[in-house]
Amino acid sequence: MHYMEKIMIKYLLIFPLLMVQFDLHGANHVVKMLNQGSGGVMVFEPAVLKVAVGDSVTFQSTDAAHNSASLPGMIPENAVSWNGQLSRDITVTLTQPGVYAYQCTPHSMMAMVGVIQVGDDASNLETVKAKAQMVKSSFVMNQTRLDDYLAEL
Ligand SMILES: [Cu+2]
Repeated sequence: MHYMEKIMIKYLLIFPLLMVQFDLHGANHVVKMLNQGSGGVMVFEPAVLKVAVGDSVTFQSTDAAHNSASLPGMIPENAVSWNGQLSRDITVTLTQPGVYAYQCTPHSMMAMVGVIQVGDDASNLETVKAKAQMVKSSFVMNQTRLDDYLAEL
């Protein structure tokens, strides 16, 4: 057998194994933190995201001076909260199905918020929507943003 054929066969044997590894670890999704996006100023993009259980999400510090922090009482029970540093990427792995809402701490009053639904699960959606009524009372602009995002789930 020729050398190149041997290499090809090795590659064909190894490649499916790599795919299985990748699947076990879940996919990664990127949410950009922006001063200006298609949805307005001070936005996460995409602000509404649906992922599978075990997937990870990287909040990317595309523009500086933003962070991502999960909102208390607005993530599934037993889910791990997160609180990213300003101007830093943060990657979270979402292992609990349900709805997650998060904000950018310095721009919370500007409704810089986002939502993620994990595993097509809406069991805590009503809880999150109820809590959103209190959160949005602090918004000085984009008052309907959080409601609009949640309505997409
Ligand atoms: Cu921000």
